[in-house]
Amino acid sequence: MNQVKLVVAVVQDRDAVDLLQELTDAGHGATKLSSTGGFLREGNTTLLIGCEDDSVEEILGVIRQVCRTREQIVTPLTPIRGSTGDSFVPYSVEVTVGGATVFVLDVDQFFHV
Ligand code: 2BA
Repeated sequence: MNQVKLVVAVVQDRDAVDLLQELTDAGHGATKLSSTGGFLREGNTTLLIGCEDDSVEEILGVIRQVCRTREQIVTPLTPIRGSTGDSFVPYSVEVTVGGATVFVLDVDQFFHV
């Protein structure tokens, strides 16, 4: 019997619409959640995709094909301790975001009521 899997994919908002379209066109069910990245504190999208074991590679292929990496400038604040107390100095760093952060989980039960 096939093992049921849950693919959890954190993707950039700009890729989410195309990814959902490709997945549903290929016959895969998906749920889109609005999420926020812990580091950038910006919106991203998390997709939940329940599937049979033998569909996982196809789904990962669609994710690889649609989700792009992008460079993004972020400006974290560094605390500097001085005699009059702490101050915060902004500095810019470039990070590469995406294509996608993906988890593949085993599922005990999968049913609709
Ligand atoms: P964020 O946490 O907002 O991270 C956005 C991007 O910032 C990351 O892209 C990475 O390039 C950079 N970044 C993250 N933490 C960093 C750090 N401590 N120092 C320097 N740069 C850092 P991605 O790796 O493509 O991650 C995109 C999004 O995927 C993340 O957004 C987060 O929402 C999710 N994610 C990444 N790793 C995760 C994990 N282990 N568990 C759960 N979600 C994760």
